Amino acid sequence: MCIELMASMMCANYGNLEKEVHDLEEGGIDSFHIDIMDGRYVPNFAMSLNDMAYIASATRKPLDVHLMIEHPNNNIEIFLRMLRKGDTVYIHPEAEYHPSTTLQKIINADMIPGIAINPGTSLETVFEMLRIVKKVLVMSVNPGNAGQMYLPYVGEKIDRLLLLKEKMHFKAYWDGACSADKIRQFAPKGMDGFVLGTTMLFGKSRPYGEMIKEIRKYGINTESEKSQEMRRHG
Ligand code: S6P
Ligand code: MG
Repeated sequence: MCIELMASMMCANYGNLEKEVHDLEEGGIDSFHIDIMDGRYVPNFAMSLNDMAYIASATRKPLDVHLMIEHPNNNIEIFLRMLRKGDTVYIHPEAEYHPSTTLQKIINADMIPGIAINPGTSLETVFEMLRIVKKVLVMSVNPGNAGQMYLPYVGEKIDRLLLLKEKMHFKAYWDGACSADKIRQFAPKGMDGFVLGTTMLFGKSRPYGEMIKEIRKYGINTESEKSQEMRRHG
């Protein structure tokens, strides 16, 4: 089991975005998490189309685009035009009248379709979409801001979601207040990846490569996994 690590780019230093992207890539990050907020679906504005397009041009690593916008179907083509094949686009099903139509547009553009599940959203309400998507982003904080506290009531839902993964063929990713103990607790249960923000990665005075190497080890349990990981990332 090797966990995927995504950098939450709304937490990056915009004083030198080029260096941030370069250092994260050199440091071994797996993908760049792009939080797009419209000030309506969530009470905040986050990254812009220009930020997203710049990061897409500055790295060959995949982008992981988390749309926190109302009715993404109205504007999804703008995003799909700027992204590359193999990038992931998550929508929030509650923000859309017909989320499966929007997901189909993402699939037709050869991108990876995902849904994001809010802390207060039950699995039952998104169950049929689990058959369509390849990725599920589980929010462990309310969407809208970095630097929030983990909401403990999501733990039980995440356990139930992870039990559905194999049968319904999706991967599961953690978004919000990701810490070492959460990786240690949920990676062995099958969580495939984690979005890293202010809790573990940004605003620290250590090189990204050093932190990323250390964080990966939290997701490793057995000796054979440890040696596999050493071969891949040193
Ligand atoms: C929240 C957003 C997230 C955060 C990330 C921040 O609406 O979707 O991607 O940016 O979770 O991480 P942290 O460690 O500051 O909570
Ligand atoms: Mg996010």
